[in-house]
Amino acid sequence: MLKDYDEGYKIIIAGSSGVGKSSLLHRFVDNIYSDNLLSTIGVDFKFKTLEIRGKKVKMQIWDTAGSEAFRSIVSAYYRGANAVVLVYAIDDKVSFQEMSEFWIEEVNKYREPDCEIMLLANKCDVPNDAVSDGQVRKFMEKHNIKLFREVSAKTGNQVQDAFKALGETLMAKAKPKQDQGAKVTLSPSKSQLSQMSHPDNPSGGR
Ligand SMILES: Nc1nc2c(ncn2[C@@H]2O[C@H](COP(=O)(O)OP(=O)(O)O)[C@@H](O)[C@H]2O)c(=O)[nH]1
Ligand SMILES: [Mg+2]
Repeated sequence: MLKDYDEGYKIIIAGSSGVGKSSLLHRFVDNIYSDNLLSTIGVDFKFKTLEIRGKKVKMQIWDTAGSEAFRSIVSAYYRGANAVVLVYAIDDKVSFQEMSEFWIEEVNKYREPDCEIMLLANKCDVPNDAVSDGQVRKFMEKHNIKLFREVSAKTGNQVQDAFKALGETLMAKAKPKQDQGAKVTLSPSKSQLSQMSHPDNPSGGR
């Protein structure tokens, strides 16, 4: 069967229970929101295809349960993921604390070396802002996280934009790999290399 997309990415959503991970997934994929979503048991995933720079980008997004009971299963799902979306709720200090102390450690332990991380502050429709900009900035700098959005699954604010930005980042990342591939085929052969100058032998063996 022909592939119905140009790029495919596996994305994991992680964060404490109740921050709105499932709501974000539903908002992004189906553009719906409900105040009473059934809480996620174990792991669930959905597909969404976005058009980015003329390419069909298919995202397979895994929604994990944040509750303690499922934490040990979740670790296996980081394998092979291109990106992890870390979520906390802006009105919930504890969710930020757990994200910056527990979830990031878990992600760093299990993720692939080139796995991208995006940080989302959900529930930005709620006026109560319990986490300061400084705290967020410090956390991002510490873990070299470049992608951050304040979003609301409830209103839909910035949700599409956030995932599109992530898709763009992942696409941009894939590029240098192709360039590297090209370099390999163009690189000098072993015998050519042996003829090149070396610090110990500046004349290049001639
Ligand atoms: N005000 C507000 N509530 C939200 C938002 N997203 C989720 N919620 C509510 O937060 C609760 C937990 O959401 P859920 O998606 O189940 O969180 P999960 O446990 O991280 O999957 C539910 O009552 C949601 O209706 C949001 O953007 N704004
Ligand atoms: Mg859930």
